Amino acid sequence: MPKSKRPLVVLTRKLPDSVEVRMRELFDTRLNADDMPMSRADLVEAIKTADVLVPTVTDRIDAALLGKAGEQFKLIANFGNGVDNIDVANAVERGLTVTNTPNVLTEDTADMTMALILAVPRRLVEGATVLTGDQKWTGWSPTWMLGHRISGKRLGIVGMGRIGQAVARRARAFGLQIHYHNRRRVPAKIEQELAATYWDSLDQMLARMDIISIHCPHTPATYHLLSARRLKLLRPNATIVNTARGEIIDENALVRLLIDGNIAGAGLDVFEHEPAVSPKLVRLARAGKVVLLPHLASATIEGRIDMGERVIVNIKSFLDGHKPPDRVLPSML
Ligand code: 8YV
Repeated sequence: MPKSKRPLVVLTRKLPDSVEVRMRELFDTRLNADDMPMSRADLVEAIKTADVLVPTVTDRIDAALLGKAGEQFKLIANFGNGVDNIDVANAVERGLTVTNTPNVLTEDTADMTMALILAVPRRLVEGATVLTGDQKWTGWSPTWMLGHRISGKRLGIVGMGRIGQAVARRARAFGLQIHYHNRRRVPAKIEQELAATYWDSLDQMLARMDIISIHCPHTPATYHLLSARRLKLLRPNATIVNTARGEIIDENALVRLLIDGNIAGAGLDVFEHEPAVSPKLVRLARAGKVVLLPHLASATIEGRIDMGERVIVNIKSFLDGHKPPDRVLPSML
């Protein structure tokens, strides 16, 4: 096929080199070499001309934008598992196909979740900062910088999908007791493997856990699932970890509880108004109450290459006239 006749694929951000090289071999690929997030005007221009758009969590693909798509535009191959950046229902109504990159970031995300589950009660960042900050370390003391034990504590997982289960497997090895709330109870075999206790009532689970970890997708139904009312149910010794999406927690309410000492701490990789991070959260982090990460849970080079390869498989199978393996339908959300 002459080069100009090949389908045009627009990448909204810079992807790992090997992924970009392969994409250029297969498609007429427009790269974003300087990796600056695309403006609204750039996105409009992209979907007016491209056959395929490869957006990420930083691109808002809403109904108004989709209304500007050209006739040739057919596929949104999201580079990411979560699709809350895309109005999937609207896209599907318009006859577009949407795909994502499930599975390949499960283990990395679960690792980082575990790191936060450990970092908050064991005061990992606070301790490390003692050696790199202005303060001078005066030596070991039996009562200084004491955290809290992980082993034997109750972990409440909100959303027991792939990532929730991968967290549960790790947490068991650290001696945590596994509890979970999910839209649907998971098969008995999985519950047995994970020694996991199912809570039909999220409220009741929240009120009894030492650590809460969020692993559900962000959808209209889970927006502020951890509302001000629900957050108040947490025990004062509880910590909360979020590597899913900021919007699932009412961040203002969480900040108030942390400032008032009504919960013990938080480990947050995602924020309600990303990339903005509440200055109050930053102050709490400086005071050692919370650990904040800039959306790093899946950030490994191996993971990003795997994600890129999933994107390529989805585009290629779609363009070859097959159903792409990672199609996202509104009914799945
Ligand atoms: C990705 C994520 O880095 O895949 C997801 O849902 O949250 C992240 O780990 C990001 O979404 C890429 O678009």
